[in-house]
Amino acid sequence: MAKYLFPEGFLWGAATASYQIEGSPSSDGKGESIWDRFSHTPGNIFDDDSGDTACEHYRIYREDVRRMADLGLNAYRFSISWPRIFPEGSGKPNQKGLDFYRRLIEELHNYKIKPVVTLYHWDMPQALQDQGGWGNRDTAKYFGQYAACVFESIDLPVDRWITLNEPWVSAFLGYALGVHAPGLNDFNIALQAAHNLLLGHGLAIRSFRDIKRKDEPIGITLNLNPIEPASDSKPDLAQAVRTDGFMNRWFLDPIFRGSYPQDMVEVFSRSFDLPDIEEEDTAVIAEPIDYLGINNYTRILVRAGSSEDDFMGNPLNPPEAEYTEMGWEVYPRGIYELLTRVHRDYGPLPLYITENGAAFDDKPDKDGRIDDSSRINYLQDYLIEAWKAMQEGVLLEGYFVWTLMDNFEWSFGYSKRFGLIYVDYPTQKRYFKDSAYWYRDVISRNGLEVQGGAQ
Ligand code: IFM
Repeated sequence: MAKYLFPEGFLWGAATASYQIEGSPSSDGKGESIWDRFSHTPGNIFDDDSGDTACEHYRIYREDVRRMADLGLNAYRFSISWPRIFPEGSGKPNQKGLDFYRRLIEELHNYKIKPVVTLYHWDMPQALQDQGGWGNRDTAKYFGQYAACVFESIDLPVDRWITLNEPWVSAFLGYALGVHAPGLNDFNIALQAAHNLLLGHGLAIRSFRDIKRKDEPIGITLNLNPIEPASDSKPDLAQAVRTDGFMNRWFLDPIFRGSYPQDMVEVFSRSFDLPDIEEEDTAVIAEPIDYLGINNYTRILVRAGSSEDDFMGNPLNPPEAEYTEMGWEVYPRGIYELLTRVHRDYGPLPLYITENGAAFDDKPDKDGRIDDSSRINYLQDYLIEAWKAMQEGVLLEGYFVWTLMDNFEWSFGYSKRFGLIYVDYPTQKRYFKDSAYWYRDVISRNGLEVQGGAQ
């Protein structure tokens, strides 16, 4: 029996996001978000679904918190819906929106579950999008004001704060590829959006430091992937460096080094407008943070693209590999590579895996049991690799499964199930999958016990 024990105080959590679970899109004065608008536009979402109902968490959050307690979670990562707090994006905050999150945090405290709060998980007030959204520099300022309002108004202990979730996704899937809200297809605007997102992050950190919350750590969550060349050929190796520059370093470098990576500045400048950057911006973006949150699901294996300015390359799916329902390769070693790389190149600093998980085609059997052994294997193998990274000095302090319960998976609607808990959408009943029981055991042992091998 191999044992992989984690340190005392390790955070064992699950993560969610407001638009994906809450429903109640206009309750208590909530304003329209870009995801309300995007998903109500026919053709954007699988089956033309939307987050209007989702998991009805806004209404039945107490039941969900009780389930978290049944799972034994000691931490829960959720996001605040910006348009619940500022229905029009700025101006006077909506007290009822703030009250909801206060009640949720109180409920978590009742069960000794540590709240980990993300300020932005993609649901921007539509009113700000009407002025250009993240393409408009003012949005960064409004985000800073929203953050300050939350820091001041939610006067309850919060264990970790996260400014943004996956700004790469917000900028490039939202403004360049058009598959996420707001659905634009303009790489120039996407580059500006990426910069303004980072600026908003830095402004939020500044207001956090100015306000009070001195002993509550704050960081940002990036979606990072290990990028590997398909071969040792020079073009493939160079491609992997560029793809890494686009997907990882374009965010890591300004946050930790105070500048955009020069090789990518050159690549982008040959085909696009570089973002407008004002004098103080790089210092704001590089405001020191207390930890980094990492979302990782897979790796990216690339073959060289058509030119030396191709920053995507041609991603490959090795035929012998296993894939999840999202078509993402299961590649546990990737999380070891990623954690040790971030530690080496940008650390040492505390790290959290703020998302990791897998979508599979889960179905209850005739007795209602949901056998999701593929998910258990996935989570177990990723956790073992994370543990190995810790043996090499990586300061990993917590792990959050994506996700607590099946929910609205953006443009895929309800067709992908990532949850530990199965949601029967027509009845809104929840059922623990086998992975939920498995995770409960992991948490209660503070680690894994795996047949075979020895540790
Ligand atoms: O559902 C998303 C989440 O909102 C952000 N990270 C990736 C998850 C799975 O696609």
